[in-house]
Amino acid sequence: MTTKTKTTAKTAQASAAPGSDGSAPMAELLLQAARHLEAASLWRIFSHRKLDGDAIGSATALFEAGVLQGKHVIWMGPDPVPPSYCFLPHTEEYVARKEHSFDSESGLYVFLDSANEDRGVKGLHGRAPRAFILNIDHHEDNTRYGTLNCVDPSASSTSELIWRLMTAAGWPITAGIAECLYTGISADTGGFVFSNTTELTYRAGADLVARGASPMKIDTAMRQTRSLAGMRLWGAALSRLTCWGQDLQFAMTWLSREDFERTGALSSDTEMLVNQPLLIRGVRFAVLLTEEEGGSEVKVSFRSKEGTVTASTVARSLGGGGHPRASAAILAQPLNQAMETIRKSVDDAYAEWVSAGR
Ligand SMILES: [Mn+2]
Repeated sequence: MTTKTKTTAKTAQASAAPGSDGSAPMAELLLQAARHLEAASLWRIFSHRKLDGDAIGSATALFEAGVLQGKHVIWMGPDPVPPSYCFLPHTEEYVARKEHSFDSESGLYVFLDSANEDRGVKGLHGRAPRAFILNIDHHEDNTRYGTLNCVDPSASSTSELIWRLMTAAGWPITAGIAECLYTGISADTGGFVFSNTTELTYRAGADLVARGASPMKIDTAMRQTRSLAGMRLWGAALSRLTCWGQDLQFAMTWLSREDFERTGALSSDTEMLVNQPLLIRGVRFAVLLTEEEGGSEVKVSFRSKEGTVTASTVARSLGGGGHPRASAAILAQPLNQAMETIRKSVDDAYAEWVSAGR
């Protein structure tokens, strides 16, 4: 598409706020992104490791939009799509591969929901100077690695940004796309209730329901359908929850490789598990440690509520990152040692938070 439509923030979607990197307003950036997509015949979409609902929802929606526009679309990432999301269209076209190299001098590469390139497929660092990287994300700590960066931390989810992009560009939102985007938004907002949920999130949700997304069908598929193995895995983790600190506001639990082997659960069965300790009265900060395959690394997930140190503060102190209230880090330590490290990091960060006057 060659039209040089100058669409201002006012004529596009509700977001008139300047781009978080101080560039053009987000609505204009999203429109630019749409123009680049329209101009390319091949879309390569990348998702981050340990795909979550938002990564899958945004990618499948974009996949369908590409097919509708007659594009050749490929979608890949390092890990498989978890079974709870296989009800979405186009998940069968996803290709799981650990490595991928730039196969074109000047092609279009779309990264969704990925704060940095390392979150995605390896091998994309030697990119040709003319390769065009479109980076669409809502992580505050996004490194702006793209040629065009549509990074808006005020957005609930990457799926919400894709909805804004499609709406601003006037692309048709089919029932299939609506289902994908609703799923992504619902996944990142805990069903439209987390603190990242805004009025615009609900407007997106309402629009997507009007276009055919079924909240009940989606919630049943993604949140209310668990495997017996996955349930037993949750049981193991919940049975060993420990709380500590001022008013027992910190909660921690863990899963070893042995837990996965014994129960037969998948690594994707841990999704949303870390939110459960926050149901305990008084708990404001939750930690889940998961021993990675091979046993040399531990993935640590953090969640926080108001009134305590934020999850991202602790994650960053350990070399990780994420959103203020939902973040993660990887520790190259055995499980037992990692638990001690985490406890100390949480205590230190909390002490600092208290002494800083909160
Ligand atoms: Mn997300």
